[in-house]
Amino acid sequence: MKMQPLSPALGVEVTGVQLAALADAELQELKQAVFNNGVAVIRDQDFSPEQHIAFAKRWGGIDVNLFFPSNSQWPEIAEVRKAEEQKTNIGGGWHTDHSYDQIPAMGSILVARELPPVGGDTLFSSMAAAHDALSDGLRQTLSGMRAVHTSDHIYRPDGYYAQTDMAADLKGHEVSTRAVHPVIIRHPVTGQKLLYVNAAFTTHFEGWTREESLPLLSYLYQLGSREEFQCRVQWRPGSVTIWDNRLTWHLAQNDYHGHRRVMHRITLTGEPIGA
Ligand SMILES: O=C(O)CCC(=O)C(=O)O
Ligand SMILES: [Fe+2]
Repeated sequence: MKMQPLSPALGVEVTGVQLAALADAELQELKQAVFNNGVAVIRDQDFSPEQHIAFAKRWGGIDVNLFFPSNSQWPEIAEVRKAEEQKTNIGGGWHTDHSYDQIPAMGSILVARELPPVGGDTLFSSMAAAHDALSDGLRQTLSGMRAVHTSDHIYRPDGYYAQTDMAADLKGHEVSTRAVHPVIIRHPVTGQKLLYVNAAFTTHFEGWTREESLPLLSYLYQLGSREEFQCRVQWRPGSVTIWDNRLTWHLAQNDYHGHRRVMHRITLTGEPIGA
């Protein structure tokens, strides 16, 4: 198994392995790489949906996404897809998956099934780098704060996606979510300190109004999306990307209108997070 950095900030590119036939020791090495680097893109995989599910189970449990369409054959697999005629994509703004859950998902295993001829990259950003860039003063202030996360303004009937051409594809409009998490968390495996708010799902600081929260949240969203904290995954047929939702944000680039893109996602169960 060979690993090359994707950028100075985070991410590794992995070659020379087949995930479907990974030895236990190699799996341990890959898990450590994801927990330490946030993202791993594994190239040239021959990886059926059945192998995808079996591999995901070796990481722990599977959290089924409540809003994306499930693949009709494999309910554990969420389809992240955009059709030729659609303009809206899934995950087009910086976010962390499932932060609105009490125990947010550890991460995801995303498999490229149909790719546009060019474009449709996924960007990732390091929340360890964002944390480390805070001044001592702001870090200390944020260390005592918690923030509210919800998906209601995204997926409910009056939410963001309902106004778009992705509306008919999504489900779970009746589902309401809410969780409160520390603004700075410790990575449950590595202990690394991480900024844990995100522009999609974090609405306000606990005990603050939305209006009061927005200026500081906007600053943190700007900080977290600095170019030098990022890496880019350029998909190729056979690419599989595994990421850690605690350590990273991600954003699916929506630059391929007129082409179809279909990805298979399995979301991995996490562990409790805390300050
Ligand atoms: O399609 C992508 O590249 C990523 C979409 C996304 O945000 C996700 O699958 O969680
Ligand atoms: Fe996502």
